[in-house]
Amino acid sequence: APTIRRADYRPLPWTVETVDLHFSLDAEATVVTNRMLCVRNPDVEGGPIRLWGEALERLALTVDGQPPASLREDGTLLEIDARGERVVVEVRTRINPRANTTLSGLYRSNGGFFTQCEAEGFRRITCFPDRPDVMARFTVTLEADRAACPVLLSNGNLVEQGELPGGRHYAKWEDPFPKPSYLFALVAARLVALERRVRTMSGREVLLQVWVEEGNLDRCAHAMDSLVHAMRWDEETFGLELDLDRFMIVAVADFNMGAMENKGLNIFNTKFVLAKPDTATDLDYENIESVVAHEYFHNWTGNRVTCRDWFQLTLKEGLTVFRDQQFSADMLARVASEAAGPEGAASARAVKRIDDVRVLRAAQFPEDAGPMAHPIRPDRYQEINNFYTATVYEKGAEVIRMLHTLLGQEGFRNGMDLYFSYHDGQAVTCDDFVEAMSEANNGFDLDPFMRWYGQAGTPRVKASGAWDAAAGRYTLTLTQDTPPTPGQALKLPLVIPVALGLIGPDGRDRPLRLEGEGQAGATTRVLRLTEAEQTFRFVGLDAEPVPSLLRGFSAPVILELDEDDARLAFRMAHDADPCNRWDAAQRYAERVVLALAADPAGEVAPGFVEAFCILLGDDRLDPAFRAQALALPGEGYLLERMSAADPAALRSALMKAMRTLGRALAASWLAVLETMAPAPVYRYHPGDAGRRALANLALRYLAAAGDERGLACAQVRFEGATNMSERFGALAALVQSASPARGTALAAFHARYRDDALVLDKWFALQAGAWRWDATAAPTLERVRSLLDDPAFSLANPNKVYALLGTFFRANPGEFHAADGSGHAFWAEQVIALDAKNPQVAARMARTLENWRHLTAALQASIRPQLERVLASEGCSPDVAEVIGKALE
Ligand code: DPP
Ligand code: ZN
Repeated sequence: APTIRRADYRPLPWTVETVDLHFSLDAEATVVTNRMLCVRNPDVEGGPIRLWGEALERLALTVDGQPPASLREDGTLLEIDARGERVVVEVRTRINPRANTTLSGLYRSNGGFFTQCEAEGFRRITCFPDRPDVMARFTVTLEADRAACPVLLSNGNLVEQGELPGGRHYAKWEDPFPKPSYLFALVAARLVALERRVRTMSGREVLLQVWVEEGNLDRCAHAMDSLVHAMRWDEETFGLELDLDRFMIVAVADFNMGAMENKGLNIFNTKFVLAKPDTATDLDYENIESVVAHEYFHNWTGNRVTCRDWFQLTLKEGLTVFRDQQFSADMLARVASEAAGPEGAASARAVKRIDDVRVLRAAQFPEDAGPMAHPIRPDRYQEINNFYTATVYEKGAEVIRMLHTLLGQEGFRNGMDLYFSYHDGQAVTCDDFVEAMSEANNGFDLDPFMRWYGQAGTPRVKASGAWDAAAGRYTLTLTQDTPPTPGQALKLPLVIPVALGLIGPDGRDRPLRLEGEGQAGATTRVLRLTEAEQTFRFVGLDAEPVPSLLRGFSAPVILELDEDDARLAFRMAHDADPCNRWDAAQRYAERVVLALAADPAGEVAPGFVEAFCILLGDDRLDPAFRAQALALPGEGYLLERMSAADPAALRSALMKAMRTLGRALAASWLAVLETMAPAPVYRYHPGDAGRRALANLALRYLAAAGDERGLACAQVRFEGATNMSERFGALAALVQSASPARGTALAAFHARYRDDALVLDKWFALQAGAWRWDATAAPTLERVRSLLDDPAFSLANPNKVYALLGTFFRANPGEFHAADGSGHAFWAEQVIALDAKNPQVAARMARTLENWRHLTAALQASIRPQLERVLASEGCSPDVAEVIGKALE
C-alpha cells in the first residue's frame, strides 16, 4: 500500500456545504441517495471535485441534474470536473450491510443497522470528500421496516417521522452543526432507552438517552450517571456546555473499538455501557465512567474543533484522554475526600495516576521501542487505522499534561478558552493548539516544546547526585537522551518537566532552595530539563538527601537511577509522593524478578520481602494504594526490560516471586482478608473498590502459594459473592493456582452466565490468561484452541477475539511463546482467518508480535517464518501488511 505523508497535505479544491442523505435500509441491499451542495474552495486555484468511495455499487451520479461531462476514477478516488462556484452532486449507491464484516461503514449487528465512520468508513456508505477538513451540515432521512427496526436515529435533532406503505416507516434528522463525515452516524434497530432530562449551565433543558436492547435496561444507570457527571465537570472545569437539545448513547455488541463520539449520537461497545453489580467489576464501572466522559468531552475537543487531517489525531485524542484522566481523578478525589479528607483525596488521585502510568508503560513504551514507533503526530502512514495507538492517545495525553504542568491550571484554562475562541467550527492542527496555549500565556515560548510532537522514542533521563557536607549542598545532574527509532536516527533534547523532592534521613521532605535563591520554598518543585545535560544545586540542607524524581510521573520518560536496595526500601517506606512510593516498589520488584529470571536457582531477596511486608501491614495507607504497590510489575513490561527476553524464564521467576511472597507473608495476607470482609451490599465506590482490590490481591498471592486457608477462603468468597468484583476476584485466584477446584469453579461460573455475552468475555479471558501453576496441567494453548469451538465464541465479534486471542497473545507470554513454536503457528493461523473478515481487528492481533526481535534468538527463529507466512497469505490486507512489513524491516 502507498505511504501517505503529512507533508503532502493540500486543501481540496471543492468542499461540501450541505449534504442530504436518504437511506432505504435493507439487510442486503441498502440504497443511499446523497445530495451534496459542493462549493469551490476560495483558497485553492482550480481543480476537480474529489470524492472517495469504497465497496460501493454506484447506481447513479449527476452534477446539477446532468450526467457529469468529465469524470475520472482511480481506485477509490473519483474526480469530477465542474464549472462555476456551486454545484449539486447527487450520488446513488447500493451497499450490502450484511456482507460487511469489517464493522467499518454500515453493518449489521443482532438484527439492527449501525455505523462506524472514523477514520474512513463514510466512503463505504457513499461517495464523499471523506476527509476531516470538509465540514458540512447534514440532513438524514432513514427508512426501514418498522417491526425489525422500530428505532431510527441519526445525528442532531429529530425533525420529522411517520409511516410508509409496506410496514415501513421513516425519520428525518437534522444536525445544526457542520461536521466532518467521520462523525456521521445512524442506528436503526430494536432498542429501548433510559432517559433523563437535565439543565445545562445556561439553564437549557436537554434530553439524555442511553439506548440498549430491552433486556439490558437494568444495566444503564451507571452510564447515565457518568454522562451527567461528565457534563457537569466540563461546565465547571472548562466552561463548556452541551450544545444540542438531545444527546444519545447507543450500545452495540459488535464494535471494533471502545466507543465513538459521533455528534449527538455516540455509539459504544456494550462493554463500556452495560453494568450492574452482578455482572460488572469495579474496573468495569471505572472504565465505563471514563469512556462515557471521553466521548462526551470530544463534543468540544474533536467535534466543535476537529482535526485538519489524520496526522493531527492526537490533537483530539491526546487532549481528550488528558481530560478524561483529570475527570476521573476529580471524581475519585471528591468521593474520597468525603470519607478521608484531603489526604484521602490526594491518595485517590495518586492511585488514578498510577493506573495511567501502568497503561503507558505496558502499552506505549513497548510501542516506542518497536518497529511501529512514531511521534504523537506521525509523519507517514499506510493505513490510518493502525495509528489509533497508545502513542497518539496515551503519550499524547502525557504531552498535554506537561503543557498543563508548565503553564499551570489557570494558564492552561486560558489557553483552552483562546483555542475555542479562535477555532470553533474549524479543522485545525496541533500547531494551532500549541500557539493558542502560548499566546494565552504571554507568549510563553513553546517552540522547543513542539519537539514532543515530532520525535518518537521514550527519552532516558539519568540522574546523579553529589553531596557536599561542609557546604550543605546537594548537586543534581540530569542528562537526557532519546534512542533512535525507525526512520529517525537523530534526536534533539526535549523540554522535560522534572518534579522533584529531597528526602532527609528522617524520611521527611526538605524545603527546596536552589543556589542563588533567597529563601527555601515548597518541598516539591518542577525543574525544567531542556538541555542534554543540566546541573541543579540545592543549598541549605542539614544532611545528605535522597532525591525523589519525576514525582507524579511528571514526564513520559524512563528514569535511570542508580539506587541500591536499601535506598529503594527507604523510598518505599517514606517517599511523600505516592506515585514514587509505588514506583520504588516497582523498581525493587523488577530488580528481584529479573534477577530470578537470570538465575533460576536464586531466591527472593529478604530485604524485598521485608519492605513489601511493611507496606502491606501499614493500615494507614489507603487499601487501593496498597493494592497497586503490592502488585508486581506487568509481565509485558518486564519482558521489555530484559535483553534477549526469555518469556519462559520470566514466567518461572514471577511464579517463584509470587509463591515466596504468598508464603512468607501468609499471615499478613490472611489478616487482610479478615479486615477486608465483603460489604453486605455492593456499591461502586472507590473506598469499597480499594478494599476489594486488596482482598483480591491477597487471594492471588495465597492461591499462588497453594495456601490451603487462602484457597478455602477464595472458594467461600466465590460461592458467597453478592457482586462480580468479588466473584471474579476469587475465581481468578482459583484459576491462577494449582488447586483442583479451579475447573469446578470455572464451570459454575459458566453455568451462571451462559447467556451473558459480556460476562462470558471474562470467562474466555481468564482461561486464555491462565498460567500453569500445576506442572501436570495441559498447555494453555490446548484450552484456547478448544474454546474457539465454544458456541459462544465467534471470530466475527471483536470482544470475543480480544478476550480469547488478545489475552493469549498479549497477556500470556509465558504460554504463547512455548518453545515448540505451537503458539506462533496458531497466531499466524488466527491472524489470517481474522484478516479475511475484519482487517482492523486482525492488524491489532498482528501487532502482538511486533516486538519479536526483543526475544531470544531461538524464539525469533520460530517467529520469523510465521510473520512471513502471514505477509504472503492471499488477500493480506493493507492493515496487516503494514504491521508485519514494519516488523520484518
Ligand atoms: N475516536 C474514538 C475515540 O477515541 C475512537 N474511534 O473516542
Ligand atoms: Zn477519543
